[in-house]
Amino acid sequence: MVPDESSVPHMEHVASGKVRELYALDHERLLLVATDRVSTFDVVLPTEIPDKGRVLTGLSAFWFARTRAICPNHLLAVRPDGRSTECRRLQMLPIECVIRGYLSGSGWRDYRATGEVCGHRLPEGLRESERLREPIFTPATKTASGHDENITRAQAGALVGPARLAEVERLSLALYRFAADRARQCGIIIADTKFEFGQDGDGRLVLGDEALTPDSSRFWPADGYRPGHPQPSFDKQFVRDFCERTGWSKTPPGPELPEPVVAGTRARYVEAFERLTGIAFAAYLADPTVVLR
Ligand code: Q0Z
Repeated sequence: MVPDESSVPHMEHVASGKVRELYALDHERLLLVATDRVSTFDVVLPTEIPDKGRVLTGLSAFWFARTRAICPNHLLAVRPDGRSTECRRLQMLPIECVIRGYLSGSGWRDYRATGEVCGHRLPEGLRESERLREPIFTPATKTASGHDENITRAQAGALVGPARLAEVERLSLALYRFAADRARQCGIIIADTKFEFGQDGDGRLVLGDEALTPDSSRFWPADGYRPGHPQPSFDKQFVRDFCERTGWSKTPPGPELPEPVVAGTRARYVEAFERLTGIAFAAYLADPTVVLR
């Protein structure tokens, strides 16, 4: 039986990300939906990874539940589908709060070029993927092209105000340290991660978006970690290796993924979920609220 179109509940679409969708539930609440889409080299592939959206939603909800004492967050509820969450609608700050515990990606590129990352002067002679003595706060802005651009603390201060900046820096470092310590005990290095904060109606700072997922962070397997080289991605390495083997130009459209690559990648996402949460993924599928307890 197909419902009449007029009887299908209407939801206002607010935004599309590469792999997520955002809808308005009402004036105060949003529905954030993590799809099974996967992107690599900045391109969304035509093949989905089954349950990827559920793994990311479950992980994010797990971290939100466990970091409440560090910082309030926007999570209101995880839906029974395991891939959508109801969130408090916030006024988002116009900066991305990146924390780097290791030197990789744009941090490594900036360090090689200037010896600095976002105004942090680092010791000479660091190698690619090397652990930093202390994690650093390296804010970024979203550019029109959709790519993030690293900015200095002074530039970030001009965007959100120096007091707000000091507050999000302190909270981001505390959140990263909490999660990276736990992840390391589970054999996963969180090399870096990005937080997005907003403020609620009373002007209070609230952690929003997704938190400490492999899509908002670099997850590396701790076994075999070897500075001096790029590290394999905990979750997407099979996808990247396959894309490299095909000789794809890394411009759209991306290649279809063969079944063994899909299955291997799904298994890595599920493995990250189970290692970090200590919860069987099957238990999450049966009742997604298990990550909140
Ligand atoms: C997040 C995004 C997308 C997912 C806006 N709690 C919030 N309040 C207000 N705005 C946001 C949030 Cl999370 C918000 N984004 C990024 C886009 C799917 C997340 F299409 N944009």
